[in-house]
Amino acid sequence: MKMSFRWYGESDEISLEYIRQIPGMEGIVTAIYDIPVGEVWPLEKIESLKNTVEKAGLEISVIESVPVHEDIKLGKETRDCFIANYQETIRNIGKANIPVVCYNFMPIFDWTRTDLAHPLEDGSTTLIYDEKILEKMDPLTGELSLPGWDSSYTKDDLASLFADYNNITKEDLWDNLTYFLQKVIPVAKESDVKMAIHPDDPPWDIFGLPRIITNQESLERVCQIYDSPYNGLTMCSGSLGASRDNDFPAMLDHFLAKDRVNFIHARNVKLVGKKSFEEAAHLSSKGSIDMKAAVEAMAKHNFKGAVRPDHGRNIWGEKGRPGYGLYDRALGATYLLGLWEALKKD
Ligand code: CS2
Ligand code: MN
Repeated sequence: MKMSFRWYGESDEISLEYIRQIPGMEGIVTAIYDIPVGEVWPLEKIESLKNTVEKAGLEISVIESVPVHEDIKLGKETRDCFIANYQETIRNIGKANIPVVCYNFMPIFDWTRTDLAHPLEDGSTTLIYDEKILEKMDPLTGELSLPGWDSSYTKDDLASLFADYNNITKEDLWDNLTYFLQKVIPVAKESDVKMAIHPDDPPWDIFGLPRIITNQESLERVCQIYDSPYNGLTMCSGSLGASRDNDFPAMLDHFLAKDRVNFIHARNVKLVGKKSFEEAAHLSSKGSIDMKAAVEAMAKHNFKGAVRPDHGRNIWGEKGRPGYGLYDRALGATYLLGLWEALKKD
C-alpha cells in the first residue's frame, strides 16, 4: 500500500511539510479547486500542482476528485460537451503521469452529515449522521451547507436541479453512468489513468434523490459496464460501512481479487440504530468496522495502490476543516501502517 493524505491545495491550513513528517507518508491526494465543474483542467495547472507536491518530497498518488457535471448525471443533451471536457482533463492528467482519478456519481450532494462537530465524551468532536434529524432537513429552505458540497449553487439553482431529478429514476441514473463510462474509460485506458468511482455517502437515497452506488451488487454492476481495470473502484470503508447490509472487509477482499480496486479510503464508523452513525477513530475497537480484517485483505492481495485515512475527528483542540484536521488522520495513517507491517512481516 502507498500511504497517502488528502491535501486541499495552497489554501489548506495543513502544509505539505507537516504531511511529510507523518511517518510512512508517501502520497498526496488532491485536486484543482478553482476550475468550475465541467471545464477542462489545463495541463500547465496540473503540472504546477504536481511540481509543488514533488518539491515537498511527496508525489500525487490520486486526483480526488474530477467532479462530474450534473448534466451528465441527468443525461441532458448538453452532456456531450461536458464529457468531451472530462476526456480532455483525463488526457492531461495522463500527460502529467498521475495514475488514478477518483470521482462520484451522487446527484447534487456529496457526503452528507447532520452535525459536523458532535462532542464525544473524551472532549474531541466528530461528524455524525442522525436519521431523524436528516428527515427534518430541507436543503431548499434551510441554511444547510456542508464542506463536501458545491457551494456555488444558489437556492434557485438547487430548486431547478431538484426539479430535474424529479424525472430521474435509478435506472435512468444507471443509463447515464453507462453512457459516461463508455465514453470516458477508453480515454482513461489510452492515457493510462485508472478511474475509481467513490460509493455514495451515506449509501442510501437522501432528500428524495436517487443514489445507486451503495452495495456489492451495484459495485459489481459498475465493473460490468466496462470490463477493464481502468474502470475501477474507490473502496471507502466509512461510506459502504455505514450500511448494516455491507460487510466492508469481505467486499474489499472480493474486489481486490478481481483487480478492480484502484484506491482505498479507510475510516471507521460506529453504527447507531438503523440508519444513523458516528464517525469514529480508526481502531477496530472504536467503531463497527473490522479495520484489521480490511488491512488483512490488502495484505493478502498485496495491494500496491494508494490508501488514505478518510475523515478524522478534531482532537487536541484542533479546529480544522471538519473531517480533515491533521492529528486524527495522522494517527489513523500510523495505525493502518502498523497493521500493515504486522501482517506483511511473515
Ligand atoms: C470524500 C468524498 O470527504 C469525503 O468523504 O470521501 O468527498 C469524496 O472525495 C468524493 O465523494 C469523491 O468524489
Ligand atoms: Mn471516502
